[in-house]
Amino acid sequence: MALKETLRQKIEAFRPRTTKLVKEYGKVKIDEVTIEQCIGGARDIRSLVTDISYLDPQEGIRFRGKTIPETFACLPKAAGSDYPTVEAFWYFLLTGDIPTQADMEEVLTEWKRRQNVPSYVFDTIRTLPRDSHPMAMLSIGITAMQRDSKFASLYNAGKFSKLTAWETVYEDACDIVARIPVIAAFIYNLKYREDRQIAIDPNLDMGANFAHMIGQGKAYQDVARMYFILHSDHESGNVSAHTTHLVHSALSDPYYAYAAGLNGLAGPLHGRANQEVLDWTIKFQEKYCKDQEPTKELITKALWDTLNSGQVIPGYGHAVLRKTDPRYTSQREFCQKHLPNDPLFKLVSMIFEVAPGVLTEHGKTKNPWPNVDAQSGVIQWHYGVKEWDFYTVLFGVGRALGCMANITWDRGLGYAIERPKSVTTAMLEEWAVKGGR
Ligand code: HAX
Repeated sequence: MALKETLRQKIEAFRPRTTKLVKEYGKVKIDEVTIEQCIGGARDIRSLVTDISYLDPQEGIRFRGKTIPETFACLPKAAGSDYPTVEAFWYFLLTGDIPTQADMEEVLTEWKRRQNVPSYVFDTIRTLPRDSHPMAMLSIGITAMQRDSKFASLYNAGKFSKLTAWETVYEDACDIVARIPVIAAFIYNLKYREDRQIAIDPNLDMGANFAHMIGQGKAYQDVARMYFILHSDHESGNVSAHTTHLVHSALSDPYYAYAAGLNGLAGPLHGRANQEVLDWTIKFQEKYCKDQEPTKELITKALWDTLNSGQVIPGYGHAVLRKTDPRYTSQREFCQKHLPNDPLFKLVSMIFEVAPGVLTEHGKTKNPWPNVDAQSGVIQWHYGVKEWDFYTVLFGVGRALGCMANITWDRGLGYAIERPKSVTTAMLEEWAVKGGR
């Protein structure tokens, strides 16, 4: 396949850069660590490398050097759509090159070949209680598929080689990204549509096929494409990407690694925030807006009630970003174009006008602006995907693209098992008194 060959050339051409940095400049300092960072979640410590995306605190994410609007503009589009196919984006994430139409179609054909999920995966998910969280179902589905790992087979056969192991990571990665939307659609239909499953349409690209498989019409196809691309990657330090990288660094195969990443994504401070946002917004509507239109005063009161009860405002704040998340802006522009009069969109827009001021006055968060999760649920709700505990699964389908591209490169460049050093509290106390180590 041309993509794999292109990737081989890129990885082989890239390797000397990494080798040279370690051999000739390995002792050059690029950061120092404070006690605050050590206790406070390693915030901002420069200790991970990725060339797939970079997050600037002011500007937001760039995929392979391109902003979100630039990314959407440069990639081949789905037929009759303003949005690129997820397949084109995958090629771009992996290689950094803008695919031609033919490159994109090759990925499309390749994913079709790979997308049949073994029946034992569905059987495994079916044995779970129906009220299990869909993220637990997705994670278990991915773990179940581990049986098929080509990387694990290679390792078990004693054929692991540092130079070529990335090839089987790539194979597993492609299988995972091709199959995960099919598993997600299966879970959706199992949980919310009385198990009325819809077969894959072999003529549709990934986004359009996902829309089809959850019983959605044409309008939702772009929602799926946009959603999966926007949620794909946010450099390496976030919980889902970092966990995937960490677990794979032990040479656990991509199935184990991504199931672990999904388990991290399921946390309310990370991917589950999109579910929390909808929950918060609908409860607000039910409590305050039965007989009246929402007002800024009512929203201000509800935000303060949440903060005063010790909870966070979901969808606001970020560990790295210090401005409105461009992924929020991109989805907001979609709403302005396609659902400007949706009452929930109007309400979320009003929250956007009020929440940064409230959070600033509250005075704790370093970033009072909305993140990706503040806007995403509204779009799903508008198109009838109202089961908000499913929203993190949608995030997980998109995030697979970034995580799988990253670990393919991790293996290609032979990154080491991750193993930071721990210290004790007594050591920190001693160094605190001395003013340093
Ligand atoms: N509401 C209330 N308080 C908030 C807040 C919010 N939205 N965001 C941050 N804070 C608080 C923190 O809880 C922290 O309080 P303590 O000192 O009492 O612990 C303080 O402000 C400083 O936090 P920070 O340095 O600004 O932010 P962190 O890097 O610690 O945390 C989070 C970043 C995203 C986890 C945080 O902003 C948050 O909890 N936001 C709400 C949940 C959310 O939207 N998560 C999704 C983030 C994007 C993402 O990963 N999506 O998957």
